[in-house]
Amino acid sequence: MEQVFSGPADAGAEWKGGEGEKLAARHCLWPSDPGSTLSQPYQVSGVSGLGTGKPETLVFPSGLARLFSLPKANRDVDAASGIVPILHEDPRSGNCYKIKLTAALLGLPLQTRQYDILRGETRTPEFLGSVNSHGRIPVLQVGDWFLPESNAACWYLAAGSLLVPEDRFEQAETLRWMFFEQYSHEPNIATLRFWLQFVGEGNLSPQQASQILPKRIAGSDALARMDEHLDGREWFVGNRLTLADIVLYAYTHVAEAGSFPLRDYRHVCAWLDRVAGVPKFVTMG
Ligand SMILES: N[C@@H](CCC(=O)N[C@@H](CS)C(=O)NCC(=O)O)C(=O)O
Repeated sequence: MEQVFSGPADAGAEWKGGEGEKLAARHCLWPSDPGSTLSQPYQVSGVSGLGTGKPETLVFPSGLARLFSLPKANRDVDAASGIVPILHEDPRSGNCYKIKLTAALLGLPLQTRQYDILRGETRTPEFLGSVNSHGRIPVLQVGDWFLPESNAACWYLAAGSLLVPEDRFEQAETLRWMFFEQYSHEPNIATLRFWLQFVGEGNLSPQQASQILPKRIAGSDALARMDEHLDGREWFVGNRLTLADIVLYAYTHVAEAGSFPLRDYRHVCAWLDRVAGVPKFVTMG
């Protein structure tokens, strides 16, 4: 990296190149407390060869913008590294499907290792010791690095692609729907699907059985929120498919297996067809 600028700037400022573009592949180092409102020296560095322009400040209301382009980590998947990520998965899991769909849409190579969660294959000492001490799939393995949590894995694969909007607000909105998926959608819709389709209602513990009604109410509410948002919109964020659509598609399209009647949500149904119609789409399994 070549240092291209060093000088004072107010806390909360972000730098961009004089040609009107952000300093892609460059970052500002904040030498002391980022919460400070005092004027502080910045270092702006960039890869040599890129046009630097004259830095100018962009002030953000939060005053916390400072690091917007991370240097490439040496564990990154790229053609030069030759690393093909491995997805530790159970093909019946929507959380695993999200990652396979992301890779397929981006044309990224992906190997898989399969486990049967109903037989406890993610709870063995080997799995706990070498893949995920939390005992869960999916886990994305990149070389010697292991990344649990489906939405984190999707983000890892899609960062820098069109599936993650470049616009700052749209990027945050993408995260908003990804968090919604994990907090309001998946724990209700995916869990009921798992209990009813794979475990069987008669095999549930009394505690699980008592959760059916609250999960049905919360899952229906999540679908209603999605339907309301999609009224007049084609995609969850902006005007094209993003990771928000991919992660929400995974368990929504199989919600009927959890006894959620999708026909009650007509905007969701139209959106499901739209997602299934994008180039390079792959089905679950
Ligand atoms: N928040 C996690 C949820 C992971 C999760 O609950 N995985 C389930 C399958 S979808 C699992 O591994 N269950 C097996 C077990 O808990 O033993 C994610 O999005 O990846």
